[in-house]
Amino acid sequence: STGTASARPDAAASAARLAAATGADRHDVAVVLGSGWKPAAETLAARGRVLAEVPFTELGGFPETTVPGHGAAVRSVELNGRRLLLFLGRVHAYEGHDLAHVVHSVRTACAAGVGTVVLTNAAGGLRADMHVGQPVLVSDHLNLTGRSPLVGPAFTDLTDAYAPRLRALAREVEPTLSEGVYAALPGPHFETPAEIRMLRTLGADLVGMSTVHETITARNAGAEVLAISLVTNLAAGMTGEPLDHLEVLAAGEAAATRMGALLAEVVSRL
Ligand code: 6GU
Repeated sequence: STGTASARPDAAASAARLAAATGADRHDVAVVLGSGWKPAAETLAARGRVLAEVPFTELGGFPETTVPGHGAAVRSVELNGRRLLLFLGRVHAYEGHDLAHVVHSVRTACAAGVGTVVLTNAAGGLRADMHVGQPVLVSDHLNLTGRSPLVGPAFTDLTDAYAPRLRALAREVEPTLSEGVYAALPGPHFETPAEIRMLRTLGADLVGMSTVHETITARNAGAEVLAISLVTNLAAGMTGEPLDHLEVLAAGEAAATRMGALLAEVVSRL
């Protein structure tokens, strides 16, 4: 047993369909774009050569409810001699999907030969020195969703889950990048100010609703993980302003070109 859920979709089958649709029997690196990161795809693509774009619906194993044209596709991009799988969006657990569907993109990428998974997300900043539009390297996580994407005897080691080697490489590209611990909550609501104080006490620097299940899946599959949070807002109770999902997306939009360039530089050096 591989220790994953029995109802899981077939990643090998999706990888075979991906190979057929892209003409590449293997890929090297996967990049998953989170909320607010979608515009970074254009910058990233412009640095390389887009070979194909495949809707999730063509790969199988993704939720049927996934809306096409809303980031529900993966691009195969050649960048600096590397074959990149650029997932334009992700399936979120807060939409009510099984974790087996949430992590299907990462399992498909790993089945396609990917050894490095780059996960991006929008996060609330918990430290007063953080500002909107700041990218932060995820150094570790707190999985506070109460769930694992793995089922059965899959006692995957999560020491150095976010590869120190890859973080060092990202800091070579952007020496001012800071690091933080990412706390994942189920959402879809934002936290209360009391919950944010709790998270700070627990050692979190960032809060969001994604990434951790994909990290666990990638580590279980033997891939290295780099995760970058874009601080799209400070967390509840920090500014005196209410939180707004549209502001989260707007902050991503404003930072998109910079984030795309950062991703392109990092991927080029892998
Ligand atoms: Cl403040 N909380 C959560 N859970 N997710 C977020 C966020 C906050 N800001 C962006 N994403």
